[in-house]
Amino acid sequence: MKLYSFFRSSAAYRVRIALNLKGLQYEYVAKHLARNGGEHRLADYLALNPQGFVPALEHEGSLITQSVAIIEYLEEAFPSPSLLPTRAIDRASVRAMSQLIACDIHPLNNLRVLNYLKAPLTQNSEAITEWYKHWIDEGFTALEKLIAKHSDGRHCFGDAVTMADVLLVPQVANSRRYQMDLGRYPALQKVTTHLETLPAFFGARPEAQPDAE
Ligand SMILES: N[C@@H](CCC(=O)N[C@@H](CS)C(=O)NCC(=O)O)C(=O)O
Repeated sequence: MKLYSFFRSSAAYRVRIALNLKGLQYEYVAKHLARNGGEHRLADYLALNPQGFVPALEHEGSLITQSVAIIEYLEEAFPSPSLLPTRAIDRASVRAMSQLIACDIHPLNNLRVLNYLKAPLTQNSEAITEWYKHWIDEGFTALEKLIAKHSDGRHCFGDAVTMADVLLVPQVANSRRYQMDLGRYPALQKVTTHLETLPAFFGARPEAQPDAE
């Protein structure tokens, strides 16, 4: 198994956590998102992954892109330990929390969107920071209520690690880069504090990756 990753990419961070939780070994292939105009935009990588994003996972001769699709694939191919609860209704809640992060927060704040705000849209760094914080705050405010409703105080949903936890921790890491005050989301903060102590999450953190700067 080969993971195309960048240490600071929160989408790749999700997949690293899932691989660790499943106890899967993988080869780490770094794609620096800034160096040489972005190694993810070079022809060799675009030939593999036309969207040119990290992460991408190579397994048994196939390449899977999109972090949530990769995590769902790992869940199906390596069902134990499961990252989804047993009941269909609970699985739907976990997927809803995951998509709140993956679809409604993260895409608004990734590198190419921030770069586009800067040029050609000529927004200054204050406006871009405000944009970034706004979309995280809106998402976290809703997620806080869902976690408070479903959490045991250590996980987003119920009493075991799920896909929602796998997506939460990297998004929190992103928000810290912009010095956001997590005290505004106490249930979310409490869950994160616990999850970050777990070896699968700790080992996946950006600073622990081979390409960390
Ligand atoms: N929806 C994609 C998003 C992937 C994504 O945005 N990756 C970022 C790093 S976190 C990236 O490759 N950005 C390159 C760019 O924006 O140019 C996923 O979940 O895998």
